[in-house]
Amino acid sequence: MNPEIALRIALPIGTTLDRFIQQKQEQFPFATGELSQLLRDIALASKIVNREINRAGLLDIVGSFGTQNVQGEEQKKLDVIANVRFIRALKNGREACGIISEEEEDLIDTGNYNGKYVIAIDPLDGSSNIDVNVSVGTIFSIYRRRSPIGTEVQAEDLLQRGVDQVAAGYIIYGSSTMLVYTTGYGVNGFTYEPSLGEYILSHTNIQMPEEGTIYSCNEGQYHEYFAADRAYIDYCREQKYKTRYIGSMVADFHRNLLKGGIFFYPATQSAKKGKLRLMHECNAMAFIAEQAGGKATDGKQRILEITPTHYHQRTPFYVGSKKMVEKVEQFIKQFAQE
Ligand code: P6P
Repeated sequence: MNPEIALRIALPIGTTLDRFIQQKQEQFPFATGELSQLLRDIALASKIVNREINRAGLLDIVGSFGTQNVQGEEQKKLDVIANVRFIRALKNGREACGIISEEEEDLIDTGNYNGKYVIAIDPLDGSSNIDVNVSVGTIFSIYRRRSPIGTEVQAEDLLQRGVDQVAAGYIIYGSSTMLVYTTGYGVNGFTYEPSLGEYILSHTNIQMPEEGTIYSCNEGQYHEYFAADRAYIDYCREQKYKTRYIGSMVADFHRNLLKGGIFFYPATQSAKKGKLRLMHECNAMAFIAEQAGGKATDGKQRILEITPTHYHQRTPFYVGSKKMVEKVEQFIKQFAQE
């Protein structure tokens, strides 16, 4: 037999996401499988969205849907499609009693009153990049419901601090598609193998480098930034750091998670609360960053300790290598005292 073929037959395909979830669940004697099923439901929806993203140019599903979301932002066709796919998968999966989506103004009651969990999701982050074939992503947070099982979901089930997440993750639809998630016991990454329709474990126990030389922000807003943020950017330039800004937070975050770096979207003169959403984007990325040894702040406090007051609230956001985030916090503190 041809040695190369023999080698291919011999090589194991590796640990699938399903098997990994099952193995991890067995470590929790009281786990009854609902969280595992929820993660599987999200993974299934991401496979469908991945297929549609990869064929977008052929299916006339690029471009605008002609509507705006609750933030008044133009919705792309794929924003709407991804939103439908994830909500449908979560409703049919029956583990989630409620969902808040960046694309929906109000809380979605799935009717699964016996569901133990609720989800906050950004179905397609960075979708303005789709039409130009740049990486985009899905971001999700999972919380345990607070209201009694068997009853209708309540707002209090969703308005929880990031420290109360039981799991969080993202899917990056990039040069390859990856699912990265944590349940509070480290961060693991799975690369999608389309020929098998499986996510395969490819990045075990990811650790974000404590230091980095990449900074990621929209420098076009430099003159809109407050003094501390401008001073930090000046510092990065003096240190001859590399500037990398993709315009899809998931992609910028993923690069920094693996290589080290900082991503920040601060408050500006015209948007004093920042742009990014606490519940749909920042809490999940903050949980993952901390689990990988990184840090996430709004400039004054830990992102995960912010008490949300409404579903779509925005926050200034600094996330990445621990020492880089601490450095920008020093600038913010220094300028606050002046
Ligand atoms: P700007 C995408 O719309 C997003 O929410 C993040 O993924 C991204 O980092 C940011 O906004 C880009 O915003 O204002 O630089 O285009």
